[in-house]
Amino acid sequence: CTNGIGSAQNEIAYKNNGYIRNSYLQNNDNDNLFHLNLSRKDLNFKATFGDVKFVCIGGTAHRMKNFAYFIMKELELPFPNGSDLKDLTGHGHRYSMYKVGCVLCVNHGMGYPSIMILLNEVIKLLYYAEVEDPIIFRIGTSGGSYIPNGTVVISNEAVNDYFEPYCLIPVLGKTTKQRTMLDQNLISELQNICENNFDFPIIVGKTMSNEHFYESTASKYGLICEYSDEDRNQFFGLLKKHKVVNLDMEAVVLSSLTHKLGIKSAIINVVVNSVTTEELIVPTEQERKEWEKRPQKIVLEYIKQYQSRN
Ligand code: R2B
Repeated sequence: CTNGIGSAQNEIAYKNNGYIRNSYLQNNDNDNLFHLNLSRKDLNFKATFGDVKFVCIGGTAHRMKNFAYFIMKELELPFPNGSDLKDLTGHGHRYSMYKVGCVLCVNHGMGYPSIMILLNEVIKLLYYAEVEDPIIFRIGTSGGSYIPNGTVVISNEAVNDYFEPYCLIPVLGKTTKQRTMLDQNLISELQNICENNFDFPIIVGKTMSNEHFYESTASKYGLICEYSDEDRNQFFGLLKKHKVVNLDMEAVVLSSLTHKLGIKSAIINVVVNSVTTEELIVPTEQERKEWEKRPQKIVLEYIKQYQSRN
């Protein structure tokens, strides 16, 4: 964002802190993270969040709260005072956020706008807390393209609805294209961890992010379906041709934003419904619960290994 004040000032802000591109944020002691319901006026961000190293994000508040408990138990962190983990967004009700040790767990909702707002505010939070070199993991669910349900995909590339490695963002009435890019070293580290620790299927591959859950994925179950089976098959052919293995609604946003800001991030999704099978296969609740834990187990193992090295 240049905010009409010229790129030189923004360049200064960028040099002072590797992951902020807005000089207005410097010395902004009153900033209010509206959707997280956190204000710098009321909270000392450095004291509260200064020790964060990992930010783990996923779609639902319920899943991220369970993940926070899981991390707390597995890392043998003390149970918080009182009987429950505290949602740090209080009465915000847009997102829910939990902090367990150096891990911040937040839900991002569904789709581009929701994760974009969340990332803007969480990354500003990290900046105000003076966190250096954070790592952001998306641990989510996705559709599958010619791979079985339950498979975990570590994304090595994120493409948009047009098979391009860009996030299209409207800025001042024009479409801007932000390149998506993921940290290949982090992907290799995750792959190594997976090889030695888990017996469920895990692959590394290309993720497509869709803006529309139904029509963008050739679904037969949306409110509107104006394409033929032949059109659908053509689209599935394109998925195959472009080597897309899974489809979500957020990877493009996370990978482009973190690439632009120089923050490490990884996307680990489990496939819960195949997009390319003729009939929709709905998993049982038990299957879904077990599958949703898979990306969480990988991230837990990464955090454990990171902590044993540091
Ligand atoms: C996966 O699941 C959600 C849609 O059902 C969306 O957030 C995604 O990426």
